[in-house]
Amino acid sequence: MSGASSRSLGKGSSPPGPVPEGLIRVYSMRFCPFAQRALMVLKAKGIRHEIVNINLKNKPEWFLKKNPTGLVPVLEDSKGRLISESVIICEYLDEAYPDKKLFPDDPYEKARQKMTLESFSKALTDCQSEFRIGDAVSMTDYLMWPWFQRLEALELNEHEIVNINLKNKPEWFLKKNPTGLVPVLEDSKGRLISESVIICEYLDEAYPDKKLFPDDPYEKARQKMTLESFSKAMTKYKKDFRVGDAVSMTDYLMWPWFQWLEALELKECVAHTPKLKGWMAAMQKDPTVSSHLIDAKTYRGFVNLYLQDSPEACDYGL
Ligand SMILES: N[C@@H](CCC(=O)N[C@@H](CS)C(=O)NCC(=O)O)C(=O)O
Repeated sequence: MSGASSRSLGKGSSPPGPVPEGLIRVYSMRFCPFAQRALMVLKAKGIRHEIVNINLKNKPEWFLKKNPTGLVPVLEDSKGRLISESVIICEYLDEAYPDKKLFPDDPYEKARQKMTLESFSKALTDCQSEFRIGDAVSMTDYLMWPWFQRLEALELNEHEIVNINLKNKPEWFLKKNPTGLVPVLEDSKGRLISESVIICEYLDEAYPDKKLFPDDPYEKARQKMTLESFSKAMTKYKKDFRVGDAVSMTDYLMWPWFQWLEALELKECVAHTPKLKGWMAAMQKDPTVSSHLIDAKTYRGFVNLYLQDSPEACDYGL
């Protein structure tokens, strides 16, 4: 019943017994990024724990008594005390098990990390409310997921791709874009456009057959506001990378979403953001992070079933 790779418990299952003394239990789901936060913090701090996976597409009745919102992760201790919400769980663990602190001791430094986290979370929430799963995929979806693979997402038929070695840029490329950044669009008239958001908006207007931005100007503005807050959060976070330094709480709290890029083999999305790329490489070397990596095939299999509301989704690959 317990263990990171145990099958999930669903409707009709018996509730697990009390948590043994000296142990802490996490109600989780193998592919949940929020639960992964808690699991990484438990592992990084060396806290003894057990894992009970919950079938989120067929939730056990008893789980809703532990957390009426029905969300994982939930933490339970041997006194039957329950804590939900991943950030609250992680902060609690850092305070209750102070041996290896992940948040800095300095109150200002801690507040600063939490501000970064707050803007990251806000961007995530904005993205989620914008997602078009089950609906037509919109421009904002393509612009944000994956962030930098935007052009391919547009599936333009008549285009060719010239890959640039960003570590050894050709001189002629710097004439096309003096900032040296990709992507750059060039048409048969030799006209050049840089900046991915500008490129995508241009393509949507210049090839209006299959519009990706909505026609309604307000709806379009709203999608662009979401995009703006997402971009801001990403830029702000760049200043906070822990490369070369100890991995901190904020790194763990953000990592699960970046791991998706890994899992979906979209690593090249960060090819032109050296700091982000460096951070991802440093994170992967961290023993806690490397023990939580999900392989791409399994992850994709899960996503497919989850989007079909399949009760088998949470146990994919077991
Ligand atoms: N704000 C919550 C979000 C947790 C969350 O959204 N968990 C998802 C799985 S990744 C869940 O339990 N979904 C079940 C449902 O929506 O019914 C946290 O940080 O813990």
